[in-house]
Amino acid sequence: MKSTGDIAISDFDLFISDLHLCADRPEITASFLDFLRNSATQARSLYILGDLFEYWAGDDEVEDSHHQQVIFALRDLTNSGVAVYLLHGNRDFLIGSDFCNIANVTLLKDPTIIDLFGTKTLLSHGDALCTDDVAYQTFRQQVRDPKWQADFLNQSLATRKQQVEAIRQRSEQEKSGKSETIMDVNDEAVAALLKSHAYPPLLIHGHTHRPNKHTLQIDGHSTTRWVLGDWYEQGSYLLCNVNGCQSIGL
Ligand code: LP5
Ligand code: MN
Repeated sequence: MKSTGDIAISDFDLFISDLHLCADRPEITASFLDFLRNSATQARSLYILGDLFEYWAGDDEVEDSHHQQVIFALRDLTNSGVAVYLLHGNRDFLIGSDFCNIANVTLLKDPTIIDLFGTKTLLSHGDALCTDDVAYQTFRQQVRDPKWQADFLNQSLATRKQQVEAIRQRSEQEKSGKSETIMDVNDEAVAALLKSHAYPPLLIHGHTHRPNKHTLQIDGHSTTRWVLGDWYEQGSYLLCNVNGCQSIGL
């Protein structure tokens, strides 16, 4: 830990999600690299709760020059003493051990419980909570199947990218016909998730691109649900320390 005498200056963790990094949006990548080289260096840990990349078609994407800037900046951050944790999102769930080893980040399963300065905290990307979106959940079940993934990864990168493009188009088309309510988390799914983890007082997730702080009462237990924002227009992060959490824009 970095410290000045008795006063610890790295007693906070940072949470981000839904950056959707890609070569087509260089300004967002530049903003993220700046975040990694400045604000993030003061943290104890950085948690990336999914959709770091616009999409990830397999770990041979580590050869991509845009992605390498991100990978090496993450590695530099961990070398400076900040732990970096990653959850899969619905767009980069094919991130595997090659990426994690090169970037020196630790992959966490979705959902994961952490001890956040004494507060039991549940972390998730959030897409699994959108249970009203039946078409998406069917698609999710298919592409999260290990056999499906092995077959998919067995194809050339060019073929995989073509298939990803087709899915992206189909997804955009279908999303335009879905209501905002369908694409938000389902309250009962949130309650069931919290119950199955013995009602943690804090839940942090992304995916819906609706940054907010919700206060819930589930079976007599209070929980705060923080929803992280995306980085399409402006980057933002959640900073948590022993006193609580606050959302900060870049
Ligand atoms: O990401 P976001 O927020 O824009 O939309 C999601 C859901 N869409 C997706 C698709 C991704 O955005 C883009 C693809 C990522 C590629 C991952 C790489 C590896 C997989 C390769 C697959 C070939 O996740 C969207 C939700 C929305 O969140 C809100 O929750 O609504 O879901 C959809 O729109 C999905 C459609 O409803 C169903 C699509 C059915 C496609 C069926 C074809 C499957 C066969 C694939 C074989 C090639
Ligand atoms: Mn997502």
